Amino acid sequence: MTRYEEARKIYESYGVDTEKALKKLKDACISVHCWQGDDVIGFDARESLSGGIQATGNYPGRARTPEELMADIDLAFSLIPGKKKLNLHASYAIIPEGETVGRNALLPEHFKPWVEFAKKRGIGIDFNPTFFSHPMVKDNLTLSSPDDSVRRYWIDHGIACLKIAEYFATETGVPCVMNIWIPDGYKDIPADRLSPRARFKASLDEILDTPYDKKKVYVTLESKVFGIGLESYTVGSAEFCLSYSDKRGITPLMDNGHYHPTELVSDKIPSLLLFNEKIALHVTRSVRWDSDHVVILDDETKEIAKEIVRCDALDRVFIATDYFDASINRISAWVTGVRSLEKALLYALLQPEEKMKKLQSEGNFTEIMYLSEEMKTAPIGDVWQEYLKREGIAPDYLEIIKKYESEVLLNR
Ligand code: RNT
Ligand code: ZN
Repeated sequence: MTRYEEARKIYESYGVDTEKALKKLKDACISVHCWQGDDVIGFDARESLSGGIQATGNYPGRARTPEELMADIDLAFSLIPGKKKLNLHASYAIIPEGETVGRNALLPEHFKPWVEFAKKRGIGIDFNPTFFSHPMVKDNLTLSSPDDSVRRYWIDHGIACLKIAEYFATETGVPCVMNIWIPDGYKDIPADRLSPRARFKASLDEILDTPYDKKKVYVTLESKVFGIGLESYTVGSAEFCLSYSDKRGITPLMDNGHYHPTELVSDKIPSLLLFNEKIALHVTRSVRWDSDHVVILDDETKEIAKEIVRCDALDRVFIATDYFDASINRISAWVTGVRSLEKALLYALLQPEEKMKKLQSEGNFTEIMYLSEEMKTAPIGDVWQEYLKREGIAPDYLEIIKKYESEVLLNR
């Protein structure tokens, strides 16, 4: 008997079908963020990262051009099993040499190489307007700015991005999730909390009043609690974003680095699923603050995965990664993070879910604890290896990445 066959028997004894789990895992799609490859710099403005987020570290080999980033993405994707989408930011526009194009004037043609890239690989593209790292961000404000010209610029950016998102969907044949996140906020206690939010609301309305095909583009809105240098007030707070998404019929997005440390996104998932056809996630790892460390197979990642699976919502949750580590090999960071999230999904799919739900309805928490602790040492590793084998993916990615590092990255 192979290790997988033995594992399959062990899971069977708990009433878990590993074949069913593997099938579901294969169909689960993860939208992989492009910005792990270049520390969130992008190609249009090439400004240093602003907006209260930070990529720390100076590991060699950062992708500096679209070609380098595409090559790195290719390597990362070849080492990640399962269905993937590419998640792009507007700042990754590819603008011809000698031209400058404002973010308010971006066009689908500035993303043509990305579409070609995606089409060749048979994947869809998700998209994000980039409301940071740009000279038109004034005093850390964009869509909520009291300056009409600043607000106008960023509204036009949002509208331009809707068209680009639609173009991605049309070209790839896969709907595009377009996520809006603004960094707007204040370092110190504001004198007026209402007006910036009222302006943000009006700006969003103007962007979303632009007709777009709702079957092709899912607009999501991401909330946040604070940013670096923006500690006292965030315009797009949780309450603002949830209420706005609900009123406007768009999709709420939760980033698990964007809440107070004892608040858990896993617990919020079922609540939002009761009131939304679709929800969206940015899966990250915050260490003491919204540090965007690489996702690992930790308790909260498993708990997030469990909630998606238990709510039978793999097709209702847009799952995306969002982290940026510049202190280690960036490709390894990509692969480790996305694989960890997939392992968490597999872990969730291998739980004796029906049995545990029944135990809960009977008030039998003794057995729930017993079972969930037993499952922690069940042979998930053997099922994971079987998955990699079936997907034709190398189990040990480190050697491949090390070789690429010495041959390619260190020559940059
Ligand atoms: C910032 C948000 C946002 C960004 C990306 C680059 O706190 O999480 O999603 O990380 O858009
Ligand atoms: Zn995020």
